Amino acid sequence: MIPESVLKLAEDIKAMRIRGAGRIARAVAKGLAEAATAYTGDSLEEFNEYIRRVAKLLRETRPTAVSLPNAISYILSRYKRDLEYIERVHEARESIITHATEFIKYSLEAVKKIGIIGSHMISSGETILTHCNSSTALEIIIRAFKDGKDIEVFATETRPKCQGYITAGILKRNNVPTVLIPDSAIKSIMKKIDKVIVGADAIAANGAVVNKVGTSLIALAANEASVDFIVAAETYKFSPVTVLGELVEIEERDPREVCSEKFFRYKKIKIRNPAFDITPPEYIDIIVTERGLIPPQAAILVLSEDYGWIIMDRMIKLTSALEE
Ligand code: RI2
Repeated sequence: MIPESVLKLAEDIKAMRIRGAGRIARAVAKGLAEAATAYTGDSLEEFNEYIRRVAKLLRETRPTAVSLPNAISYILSRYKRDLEYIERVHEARESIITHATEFIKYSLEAVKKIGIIGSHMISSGETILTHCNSSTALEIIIRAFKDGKDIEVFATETRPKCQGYITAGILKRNNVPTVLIPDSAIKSIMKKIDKVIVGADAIAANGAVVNKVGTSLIALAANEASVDFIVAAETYKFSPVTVLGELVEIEERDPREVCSEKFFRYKKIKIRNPAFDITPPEYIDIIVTERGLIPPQAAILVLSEDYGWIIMDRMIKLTSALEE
């Protein structure tokens, strides 16, 4: 039986009570560790089957942020390696908990490092624009401010769920001068902006960035106004399956997030609510990762370094399927 706390965690991710690509990744790592801890049986086979079910439940909560499946594969691929010498359930449990804890630590440190690296790119007197609520982008901005840089930040509302309000609140709590603007004001505000800094939910092999809907329009406006467009992302947000041509699924959310149910029911108006969009690499100046600055065109290098084995495995499976 999957523990209540893990079922609740999955529900919280679905309902976006736990949200943000990095936070989701750490939450699923925590979920796997909790599930392993709660297992009381003594069959290794049964434990593996149970962990597979938990991983599936967590993987299916939200489709776009690749940090989620990447966190699961980080833990399970290492667990699989450990299985060569694991004989008892308590060792299996220990392995999952160790690798989940390791991932969470890596993730938190990565965000800190991105803050340090990215803050060097901001100069005193600059005006920054950010979209949605990215803890990674905020780490850069707040770090630069705490380093004594005199900056001002414009935060978009980010309709329909308005996560920009969270961003504005966090900036305010950190005393960063902040202005909240409606998404539709982007074009006219852009002339005041020196740098755009956003987060990412997924980065494809060609360097395209999947982030909260509206990001690509901001990139377009930034490009037209020759404003730097910077993406802040940990390397576990790079999507290995895109190397083989798979597309990142864009989450389509409930229309009731866009307008009241009464309106779309009675007026019989069709409403779409895509939660993310894709910014092409040509509009991105640089991606700040925990390993340093990466031009979007070099995304494939990060992927082959980290996920070479997954990519090879998939390629082999694909080739043998074609040969059958
Ligand atoms: P960090 C969020 O997705 C936003 O799109 C944000 O830009 C991205 O995750 C990255 O967030 P959602 O979960 O990992 O709000 O930088 O849909 O916090």
